[in-house]
Order: sequence, then structure tokens, then C-alpha cells
Amino acid sequence: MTGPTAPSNSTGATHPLALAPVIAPPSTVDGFVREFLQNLNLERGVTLSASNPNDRYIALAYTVRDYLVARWLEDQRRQRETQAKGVCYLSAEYLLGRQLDNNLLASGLTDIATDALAACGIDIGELRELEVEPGLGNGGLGRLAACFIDSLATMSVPNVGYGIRYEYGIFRQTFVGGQQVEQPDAWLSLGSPWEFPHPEAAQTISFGGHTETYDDGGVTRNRWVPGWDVEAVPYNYMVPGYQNGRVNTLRLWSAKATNSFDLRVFNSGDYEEAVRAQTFAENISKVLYPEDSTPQGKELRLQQQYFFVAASIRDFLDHQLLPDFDLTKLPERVIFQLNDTHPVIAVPEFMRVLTDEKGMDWDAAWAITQQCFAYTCHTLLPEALEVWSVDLLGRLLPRHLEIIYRINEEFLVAVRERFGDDEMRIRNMSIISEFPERSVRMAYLATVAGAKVNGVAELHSQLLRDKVLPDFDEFYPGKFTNVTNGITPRRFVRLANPQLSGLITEALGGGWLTDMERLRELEAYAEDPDFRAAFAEVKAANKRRLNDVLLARDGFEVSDGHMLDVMVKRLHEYKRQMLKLLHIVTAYEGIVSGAVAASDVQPRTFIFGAKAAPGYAMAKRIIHLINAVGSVVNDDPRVEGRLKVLFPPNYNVTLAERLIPAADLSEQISLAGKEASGTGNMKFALNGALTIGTDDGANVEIRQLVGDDNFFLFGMSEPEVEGLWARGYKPSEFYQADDHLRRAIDLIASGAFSDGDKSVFEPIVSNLLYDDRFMVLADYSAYIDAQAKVDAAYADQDAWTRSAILNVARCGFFSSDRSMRDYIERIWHTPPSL
Ligand code: 26W
Repeated sequence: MTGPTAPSNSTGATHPLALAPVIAPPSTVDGFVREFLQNLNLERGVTLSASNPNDRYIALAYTVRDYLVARWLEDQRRQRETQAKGVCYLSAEYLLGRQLDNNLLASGLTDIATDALAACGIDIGELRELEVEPGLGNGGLGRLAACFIDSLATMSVPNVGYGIRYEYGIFRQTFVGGQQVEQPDAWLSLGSPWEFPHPEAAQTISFGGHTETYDDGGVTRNRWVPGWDVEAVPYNYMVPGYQNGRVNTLRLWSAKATNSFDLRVFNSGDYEEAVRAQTFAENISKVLYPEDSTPQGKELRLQQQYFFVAASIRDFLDHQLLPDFDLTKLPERVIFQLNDTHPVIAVPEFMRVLTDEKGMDWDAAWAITQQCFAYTCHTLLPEALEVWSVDLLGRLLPRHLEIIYRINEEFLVAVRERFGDDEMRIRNMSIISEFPERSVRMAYLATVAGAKVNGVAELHSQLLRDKVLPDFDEFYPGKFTNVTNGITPRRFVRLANPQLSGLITEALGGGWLTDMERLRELEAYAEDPDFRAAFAEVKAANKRRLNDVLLARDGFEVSDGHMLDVMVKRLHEYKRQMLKLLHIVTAYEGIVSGAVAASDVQPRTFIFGAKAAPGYAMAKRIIHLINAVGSVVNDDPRVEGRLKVLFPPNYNVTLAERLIPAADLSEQISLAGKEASGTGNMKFALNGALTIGTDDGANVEIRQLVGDDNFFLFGMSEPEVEGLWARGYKPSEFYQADDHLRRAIDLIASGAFSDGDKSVFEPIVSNLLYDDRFMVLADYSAYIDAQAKVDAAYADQDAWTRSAILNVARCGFFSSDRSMRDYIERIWHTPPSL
């Protein structure tokens, strides 16, 4: 695929230099120094001696960027020439993490750049720390998108990632009195050296208005007469493959008002009115997931979704295809992958463009659409399956609503043909639901339109088929499939854990970073005492590094000799941070009640990292309680420093890269059947942490691969969870029956963590006792027992290290390269194109 700036000789140029990219990449230290100094002069307007650290960071970034640009332009040219089939990945989130290190690694310039900067008297490490990561996502789904585009580039598969360039990404989290306070994430305030804005290539995106029919030479056709529009300005980012000379594109759209301001109104003195329209338009790409508890918030979200998919589809059709492209061949040229329901409005938009704009007849357009889209579902929680009210859709996108109605009508005719007039089933399968208000079920629309529908781990895909969309599975045999998630080993092993990577390379030689199944060869090394010692030393070094980071960042100290027990993920009740907390409170209560001697406690540091959605009150209360328990436990002399609770604020990709390699124990304790996959679980295992986890999401596959001896399984299975619900779950019975549990909950209820004020955490306590939707209490005792096994296992350090090595050796499957191979084989059919 190509971008709007793809070079071509369409200018009629004949000079040989004009026909190919002209930038010669620096391949020596001297060359790098020269380019770096030149960038300081030309791009920052400063000399080295007059430059500040930000100048140097930007000049360094430009130097790396210049190197990649040559490859990028070449790839775009080749793509345009070959017109090979590619993937348009549509995602509302990309949680990229810092770019500098990744791009240095990809281009093979890390050593040259380090030496070149040193020769200029600059420590590259200091510049690295200046980069503000683009936090354009919430959690797993956004990070997954970033891992996938990395793998596609590394595998030379044509791909453009499409999304939104939010001016403010996921909020910056601070704690005030232990409570989460959200600060805006102004990641662009110093500019981003990695983006290429193209205001000249802006698309106009329309909204509102009405529809009408008109006579087109005897044929009655429909069209949309929109009410207002905004400009979508593309910003391109390079997505370099790992040392393969391949650079793909991430294209993020930014909203701009069409008429920046109305001069007439402005001149009349009504300044507020003049900027109102501008503000309104530009709000569209202002923030990631605006609060949607208000109708205006909901509307803004739908605006965002339509804004970016409409711009992306137009970009593809108008700029990536050759001008005379035969649209009936689209399925051989592109697949649009829908990353959850957020981009599903692309389906009626695509139909609208093909029929209303390109004049294709409905049936032909629908046949093409059904081959050009595929849908990935990332959840099982009913509340996360998006629906849009017909009322809102009709106001914002009236033509799309008509198209959705027609798709549904034809779909339900087919359902009747197949299943007869089974009204119950028809109602259950209708894309339009009637209660509590008439609305469009976006997951159903995606399922009907998509060539394939996939879940993100074996268990999840099976539950999706059997529980969430069983009628659809019956109606469309073969449409449902699984692709288990993966993570990029370049960022999460090589960059995050250079020491472990070095050790692996020493043992296996090179090549494993793009062929992770080769990690299997480490199994033999698990039996080698010298290798185990070296592996343990890497873990210890990573803990020291984490200690330095947390000390500088938050003033925290990670004590020597402690097991590092880490739970990092979005704060959500289903993920059960509360279960982790009850374990900590139980351990603490044991010491203060005198039941357990502090000296008998296996020293542990518990680390949490989690952001709560700003409108999610219970999640915020749990954050408050974690911090409250932390300050009491950490300061209580009776604990003798053997238990420590650390909650560094603002968990993000950058912090994950420091935390995960240092962890001994990975907490993956969601209620079975709720976590679609999890990807943190994979990152920990590949960095040599052992998992304590339920049989949920990808934990199931991790355990199968690493073996029961190297995984701490506990808790109810998904069928057991269902069984307990069916029998009638009464959390208070568990509370009454378990002494430890009762004492832990009573301690929280007594105000021990809130200066005696019982009211502060009362909502958490009563939620657990009377409305425990995620069955924390039911799994408590199994969890405590499993934690005792963890303690016993950790006491034998050498055996623990052996298990950790086996985790690394057996988890190569979780490379996102393998996920990409599965998508390519099962869904996309987009081979590498060199
Ligand atoms: C409708 C708004 C909305 C937006 C984001 C609802 C839910 C989300 C989540 C943050 C989506 C998400 O991140 N899901 C996670 O996706 C991962 C990648 O597949 C999975 O590993 C996780 O289990 C799943 O929770």
C-alpha cells in the first residue's frame, strides 16, 4: 500500500536522482554525528553548545527518522507498483509506547547512535527519558494493535494502521490522598518528531442532514444531504520492521474545522460564536474515549468513530488504489480488520460509498463488503458490546441508518428462510434491538458483514460461539474462528529486557527474535546450573534497575530479597484487584493478630499498576483502598518490612517495560470467563515470571504450554462459575464460613485503613458481601491456598529459576508474529510482499 506522498515520476522528471529516494542513511559513527549536528542546526536552529536536552532529543529522533524515511519511501513506491493485497487495520486505539528506542533497534542503529552521541558528550540514555509516550489507548486492545503493526512490518506484510490522533491520550494518573486524580496528557506539547502531517491531503467528513431519493436517468437512487462537515488531516508515522528494511505506515486522523472561523461573524465582534464552530469540530479528535455518561459524550464518541473510518476508507479508495482500479476486485486487494466494535460504522459507510457514490448496485456492493471486512471481538462483558441508539444514528448519520436497516431486513429474510418464523430467534438475531430503546447492535452488524469473526484466545472464541453469538454460529458455519493474541518480542523482550536477550543470544545465537519457537531450545539450559545462575542474576539486575526507576520516579524502594509480586492492568472489578488486596490484608492481619510471626513471612513486595476509567466509581474506590492498605502496611513496624505494597501512579507502556522484566510472580486472577485473553500474562511469562492465575483467557494456553508444575492454577473454572450462579451465589455464606476471609473483610470494615472512618470503604465491603458479581469471595480460599504454594516454591530459589526458564522456553507461541501468521492464514490471505 502507498501513502499520499508516495514518490513517483509523474512529475516528468528525468534526472536519475529524482526517481528514487535520495537520502543516504548514516552507517558510520562519523556519519551519524554529522547528520545529528546538521539536524540540530537545520531543524532546531541551534549549535550543539547552545542546545538544550529537548533540542538534542529531537535532533536525534530526526537523524533516526531520516534513515528510515529512505526505506519508507522505497516501500511505498514498491507497494504502489505491485498493488499487493494488504491489511487496513481499523482501530480506535494504538498504545504505542516510546518510539526512539524501537526505531533505533529496528534500523540497527542503536550502537552507532550511542557512540555518536557519546562522541558529542551526550548520554543517549538521558535523551531517551525525555520522550513522552503516545498513550493513544486504554489497555490491551490498543497495545495489541501496536504489537500487530510491528509484526506485520517485520514480516513484510502490506499494512496501513488507521486511527485517531488524539490531542490528549489516556489521562496522566496522579494520587492525592491515595485517590486517583486525572491530569490531561498533553503528549504533543513539545511536538512529536515522529509524525508527518499532511494538511494538503485532508478529507472532508460529513455529518447530520437528511436523505433523499432522486431520479438518476430512470433509476431511483438514494443520497445523503449532510448538514455539516469537518476536515480530517492525516498524520503519518513510520512503522519499521525489525532490521528487514521494511517500513509500513500508521495513519492517524486529526479533526480540523472546515471554515476555521467565520470572518463575518468575527468582524461583527461575536468572537465566541466565531470560534464555537471551530471548537465543536476540533473536539472530535481532542480526547481518547470522552466520558460517555452524558448524551453529548455518547454523540462525540460516535462522531469519533465515523470520523476516522470514513477518512480511512476514502484514503484507501482514492489514494491507495490505482485510478482505474476495478472495484469488483477489491477483495483481492484489501481486508479491513475491525478492531472490536468501535470501527464497525465502517460497514455502512463502505456500502454507502460503493452504492451512492460509485454507483454500484446493492447486491454487488454487499457481496464485496462481506469479503472485505473481518471483525475481532475483545470482550465477553455484555456492557462492553456497543450499541447506538437509532435516534442518535438517525440524527448524526441518517443515510447509514437506512443502510443498516436494509442490511438487517435482508439478513432477517435469510434467517427466516433458514429457521422458519421462529420469532424469538429473529428477535435475538436482529441487528436492531428494541429494548430498552431501539438501537443498533454493532457486534451483530460486524458479524453479519464480516467474512470472519474471531475471538482472541481459545476459551474466549469458544464462549463467543457458544454463549454470546450461538445463533450466528449456527447460521454461518465456519465464520467463527480463533486467533490467540500475541505480543511483540522486539519491544517486550529485546528492548525491555536487554540482559535476558543477551543471555538467550549467548545460548542460542541470533535469529530467535523473529522466530520465537526457537526459545524451545532453552529447555535444555534449564537443567544447566550455570545457566540458571546467570538467569537468576539477570532477574536480580532487573530488580535493581526497577529500584532505580521507582526511586527516581516515585521515591519507592524495592527491598532486597523480596519476591516481586506484580499486578498491572486496567482497574476493573472483573480483573479482581480486590482479590489480590484481600490476600495482602490477610497476610497483614495474620501478623498483627499474632497468628503468624513476622519472621516466618516470606518477604514480598506487591506492586500494582492500574488506571480506573474516570467515571467508574467503584474502580476508583478500589484504587483508594490499595493505597490506603499500602500506607498502613508499609508503616507498621510489626510487619518488620516483610510485606510492602507499592502503587506507582500512571502505569503505562514505559513503566511496563521496566516492571515486567523484574517480576517474579504475575497475577492473572480474573473471574473465569471474563478476561477475553490478557496480553500482560504473556509478557510476564516471556520475561521469566511465574503466573498465579485462573483458568481464563490466554492463561489457559499459557498453562498448557508451560505445564502444571510451572504455573499456579487456582479457582473456579468457567463451567463452575456458571454452576454456582445457577445454584444461587451468596457471598455472605463464604464470608461466614471462612475465618481468614471474615477477619480480612472486618479489618477493612473497621476503618483500620481509613483512620477509623468506617464509611470510606463501606461501599466496597457491602459490594463484596451482597453484590459480588465477580465472585471474589468464592475464589478467595483457593487463592490463599495457591499463594501458600507460591511461598513454598519460592523458598527453593533454584527450582523457581528452573521453572522461570521453562516459562520463557515454552512461550514462544505468544509472539505476535505467530498471531499475524494465524490471521493471514485464517482470515486475511495477505502473504508477505517484498
Ligand atoms: C466501548 C468502549 C470500550 C473501550 C475500550 C470498551 C472496552 C474497552 C477495553 C479497554 C477494550 C480492551 O482493551 N479489551 C482487552 O483487549 C485485549 C486484547 O485483545 C484482551 O487481551 C483483554 O482481555 C481485553 O480486556
